[in-house]
Amino acid sequence: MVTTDRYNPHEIEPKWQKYWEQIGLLRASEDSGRGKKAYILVMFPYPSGDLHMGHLKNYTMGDVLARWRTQQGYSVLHPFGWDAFGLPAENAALKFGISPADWTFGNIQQSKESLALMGIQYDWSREVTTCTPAYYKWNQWIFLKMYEKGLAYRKKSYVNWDPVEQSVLANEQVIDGRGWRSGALVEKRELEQWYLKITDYAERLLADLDKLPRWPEKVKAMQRAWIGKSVGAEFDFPVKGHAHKIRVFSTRPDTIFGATFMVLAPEHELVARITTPEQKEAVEAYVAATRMKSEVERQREDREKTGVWTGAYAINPANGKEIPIWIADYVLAGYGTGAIMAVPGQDQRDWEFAEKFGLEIIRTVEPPAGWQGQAYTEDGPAINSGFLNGLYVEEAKQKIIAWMEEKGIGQAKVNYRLRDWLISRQRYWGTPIPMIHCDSCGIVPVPYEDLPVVLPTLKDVEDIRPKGKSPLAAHPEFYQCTCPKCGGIAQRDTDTMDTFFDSSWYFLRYTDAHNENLPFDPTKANFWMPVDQYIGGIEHAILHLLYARFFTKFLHDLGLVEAEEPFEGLFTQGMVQGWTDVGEVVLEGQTLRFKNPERRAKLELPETLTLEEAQKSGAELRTHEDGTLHFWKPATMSKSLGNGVMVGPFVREQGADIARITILFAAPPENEMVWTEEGVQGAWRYLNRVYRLVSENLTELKAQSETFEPAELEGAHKALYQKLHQTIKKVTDDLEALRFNTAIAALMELLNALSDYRKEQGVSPVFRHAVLRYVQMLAPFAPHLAEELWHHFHTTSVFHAPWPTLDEEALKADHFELVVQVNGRVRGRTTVSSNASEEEIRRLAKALPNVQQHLEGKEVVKEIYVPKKLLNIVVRG
Ligand code: ANZ
Ligand code: ZN
Repeated sequence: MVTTDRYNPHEIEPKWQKYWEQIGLLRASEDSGRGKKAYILVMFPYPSGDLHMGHLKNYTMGDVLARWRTQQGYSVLHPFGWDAFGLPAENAALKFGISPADWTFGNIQQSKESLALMGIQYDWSREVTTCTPAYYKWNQWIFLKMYEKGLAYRKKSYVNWDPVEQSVLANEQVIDGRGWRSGALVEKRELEQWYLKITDYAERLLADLDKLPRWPEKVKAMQRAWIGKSVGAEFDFPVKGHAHKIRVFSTRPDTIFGATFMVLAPEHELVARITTPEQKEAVEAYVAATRMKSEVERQREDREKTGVWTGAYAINPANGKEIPIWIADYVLAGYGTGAIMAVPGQDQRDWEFAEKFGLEIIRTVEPPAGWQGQAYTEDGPAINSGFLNGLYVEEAKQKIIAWMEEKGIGQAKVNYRLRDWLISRQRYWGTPIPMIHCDSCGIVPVPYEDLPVVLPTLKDVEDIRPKGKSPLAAHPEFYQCTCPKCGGIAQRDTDTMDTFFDSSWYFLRYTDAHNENLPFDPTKANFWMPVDQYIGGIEHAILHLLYARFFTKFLHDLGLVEAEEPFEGLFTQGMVQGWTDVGEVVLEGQTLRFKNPERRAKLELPETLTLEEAQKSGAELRTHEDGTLHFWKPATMSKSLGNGVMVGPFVREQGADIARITILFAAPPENEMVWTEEGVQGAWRYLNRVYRLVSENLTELKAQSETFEPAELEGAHKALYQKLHQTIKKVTDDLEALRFNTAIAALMELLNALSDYRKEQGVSPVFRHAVLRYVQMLAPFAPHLAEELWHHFHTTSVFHAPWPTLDEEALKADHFELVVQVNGRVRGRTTVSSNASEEEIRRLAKALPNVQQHLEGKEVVKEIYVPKKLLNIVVRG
């Protein structure tokens, strides 16, 4: 016997991988003439070298969908590429003394091998690597277009400075006051930098979220909050004894009669001008202290309020009252106008400030009787508010805004929390910003025909070490140039672009990856766009997805693509966890103490744990060979924890299809999953059973005809046919909704039905029919095995055979009415499918409320089941 009696992935898998490559299985083409298209996209990664199963989860999901859509006859685009610029390459270069380019391309090679081993099929002819001039030339082109449209501009301001990365960060890259990658406390520095005017798109970015029903609500909510639209008014308070006016933004202009003081951001330009000599010293000290604080820290609600009086007064335009002007760090320079009217009666921050500094509090909205709280922020009738008295908030707002407009004091105003996107980075490994600084002409864009501005290869690793300014600034051979306008000596901009620029449009480049005249051909982009299913991590909910939406809208406005939203469907997958050794523990009574504090802290465990707490948390204590006790728990697979199951070794030992089933079956894909040996064993057993179902019946199956009349099937034959079509429906619906785990569960059930049928009925036409449909449904999940089994019967790929069609008739399973008795008396009736097992029928019967009542507190002695008619439950007590 050759290999037919044993499932051996190692013989099967390489063979079919080569075959798919030969037939160009996922080579995308616009004119395959089938009308329907599916663009399946996984977020492209940093090329990080060897991949572990955590990396592979979303690629596997994408592969399942791409293969399935191929079976359904779609033109499929399933591309891959590399987010290849950025700090990881630079850091590795510094650490290992190897150039970022070599490191990057070495990793790409390694990663590709892992992907190939897993049988993941991409159209590699469209591979995109962002660090190549062929790609970043178009970054520069897009940047120049934005400059032309006034969307790329330079501004001097205080920026987030990451002292570890030695570079600035965008606001989105500062999380809780720390650099998103380095974790270092972010400082403020005044620098002149390039910004992209994403704020011009704020309203569209917000409004169009409503057009994305296939995005997780959670992600949309995060984007809405980030854009942070506020509707209110902007209006002026004159400064007493000065010509200056202080403009404020308020969402509650109706509360103006309760404005008892004003607060300026310490950075506000009027501070120096209105501060009185007596207050000068205190004000300056406070301004200097504020500079050290991050915005996040300044906005923390639980912080004790601080501030200093400027010595100046403003006039409240509503009632002519003189009110003191303070500075405080809870007012931010970059939001609204950087100044507020403080209304302690209605705003809690202002309340706390007023209490601390003994400032007046006037309520302008009447709180309900018995109100015990401080600031009252809810709706109610206006009080102490002159001509607004008695009006509720919305009406009062409209009236006061009309009044302000009439008096020329101010007007209605919408504000967004979103800021412009700072894109200059003082690092080497990125796209050079295509701008030239000329002493006579100022800033001059690089002419389109001179693109790309090529990033020079720096030979000496020391050359790329961050020094607080761009490494390129030390290379005259890069920056010295002639001014395209006047021909004089000029300098290139030496900063590089934030790498989020690269990932903001790569999905468009895939539609036409080799275009040398444009970023992509609109006709091709319009064929594929929008992406039908995007799969990636939730960590990109704000940054990447917002920027990609912004770029798509911009490129749409340029007339390059019809779609205004890049991703029609978005799926954020859960992490893959591996069992992780947290290190040795000692047991002191009932308390566990960790001996490796670093690892403990990294896994966010407390210093000590009781045994009970450890058990509850799902951890395990394992005795190691040397007799020591170790604490194990599941944790997200990562290089640094060393808990990743590596793709190469695993696949070489066990097989790709086993890995794929393990990943897909363990949990709903949006949840975290723990990679376990039991999961692997289960996947192996399952695939082995499928293999045997075909191989053990192969001769008979081949000899069997597949002709039968579904309507004429009876009994077990009919039941199998029905089960098959129920499964086709379930698997199809589940794939549509990315419920891979339940789809596989349904296939496992059908496998049981097939085995049972085979034992009782042997091989028949309906059996052959069901087995072949089974192989087709297995194909997206375990493609190698499915292709192998399919080829026993066919000479072309299983992926080119049309997905099984559903016989709706078969779903109309017969039903019967079940009568349920308790001790011979009828206590309920229910409709049951003829396919239901006896066990299921008993469960359904006992779940009927009235039956339940009669069973309560009693002991079931006997159950008598009359098939398709009646269940009598005999009880005692
Ligand atoms: C008076 C007032 C009364 C306010 C009241 C609120 C409630 P959102 O919704 O976040 O846009 N504000 C304005 N500019 C600010 C800045 N630069 N830094 C800190 N706070 C600022 O909030 C807008 C409200 O936040 C504005 O409306 C202003 O306080 C404050 F019962 O004005 B309000
Ligand atoms: Zn010039």
